[in-house]
Amino acid sequence: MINRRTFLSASAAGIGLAVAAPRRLLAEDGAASFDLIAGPATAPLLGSEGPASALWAYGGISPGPVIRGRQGDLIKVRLHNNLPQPTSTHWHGIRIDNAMDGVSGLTQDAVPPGGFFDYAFVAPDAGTYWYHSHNKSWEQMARGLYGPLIIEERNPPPVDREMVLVIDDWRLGEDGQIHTASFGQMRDWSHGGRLGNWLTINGVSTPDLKVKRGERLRLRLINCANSRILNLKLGQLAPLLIALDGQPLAQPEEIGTSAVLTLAPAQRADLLLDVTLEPGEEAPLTEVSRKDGIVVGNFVSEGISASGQAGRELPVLPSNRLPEPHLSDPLKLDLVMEGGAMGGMRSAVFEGKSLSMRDLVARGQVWAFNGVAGMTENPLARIQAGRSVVLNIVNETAWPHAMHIHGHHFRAVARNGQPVDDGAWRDTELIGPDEAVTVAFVADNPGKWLIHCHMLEHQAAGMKTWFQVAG
Ligand SMILES: [Cu+2]
Repeated sequence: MINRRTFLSASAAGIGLAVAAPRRLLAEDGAASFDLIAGPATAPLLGSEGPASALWAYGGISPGPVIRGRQGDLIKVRLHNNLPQPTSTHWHGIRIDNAMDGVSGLTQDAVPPGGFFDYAFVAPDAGTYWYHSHNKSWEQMARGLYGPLIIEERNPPPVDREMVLVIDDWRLGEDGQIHTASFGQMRDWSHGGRLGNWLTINGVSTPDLKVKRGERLRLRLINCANSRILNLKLGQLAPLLIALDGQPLAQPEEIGTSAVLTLAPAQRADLLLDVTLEPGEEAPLTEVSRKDGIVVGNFVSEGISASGQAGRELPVLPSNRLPEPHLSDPLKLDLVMEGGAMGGMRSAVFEGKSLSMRDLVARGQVWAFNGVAGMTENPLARIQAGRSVVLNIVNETAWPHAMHIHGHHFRAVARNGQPVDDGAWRDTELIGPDEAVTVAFVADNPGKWLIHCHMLEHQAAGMKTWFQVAG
């Protein structure tokens, strides 16, 4: 639970800083290359008057620098590991060469402390993506190892500005430090995951988001929390939803004043906001999972933009032209999620042996896919490249799960047995308790690809498997 008392006492201490955009690294055509250093850092999560929090971060800041390129660019990143643990970096949602996917133990060895790894990939799709640790991610991401990856369209839609809003919920102790004693706590792992008590946008609690009347903004929202599902209300701002998980919607959707935008862990949303706030007016961005709600940030109007784009004709985001799955004769796969608290799972196979729940708990494994906890030597499926896949994901647990498929975007084609027309392309799908979602995609990218719950404690406690696409 967000700790209201801590939240309020810190607000009363006078924070409410203007949010700083993350530092920016700009790719240029050709061979732009970046050095990305993962290492210890400090950040004023509690504001300038509180004690600085010790984090692990990319480039000394969390969120890490925006890595920005244009669609079709080659992006090269040398990851340097200055952490006390091995690490690797995953480029979430980007359909890249498997060898660059950054999954330690599957696509590469983790980079040891003092080591480095060269990532190089072409970004085929424009959109809002992100990068994060993919080794012991339940700890490394909770300590701050993530950042935005923004791929611009070749002809970006005209807006006055964009804001990248990276949202995280930290679990801090009374001393303002990352609560390390609760890492690995089985109660979190078997329930809803590690939920924090300190909500930030770009590392700042309840920041002022400065805007001007008449501006048209593109907001890029990224949920970097370990396990928290964000239910966001934008109220009178009433922006347009134009993309999910990096992929443009076929039709922009209005987010009405009472509508809730749900972002599960790892999900992103692009919004188009025409600012109508008069100078001096404010409008909150609120998290409404709890009855009283929590203000995440405040849009504050500080003037009028004479040349702003607000109210002009709406731009259309060009489609990334993902391959459309053929549903007439697909490879059909089932993935049944089991386990967790109140799930009734009695046993599961772990490392080749059938274990009782008690023995599974002793090994930190409390969730399973198709009766198997954790990674297996053999994949869920071996698939010929180019084959259409229909994956029926059934949630037989008492908890929601944010299912992420690496290397591919997919569309929901059915929900609880009811056909879905024209489902949005996603890389991460939120599936509620007792829900079943059938997704379809073309397995067109050779290599070994992970499927896992992006509630990172669920992933670590068994909810992961993989499939192989043969080239
Ligand atoms: Cu989960």
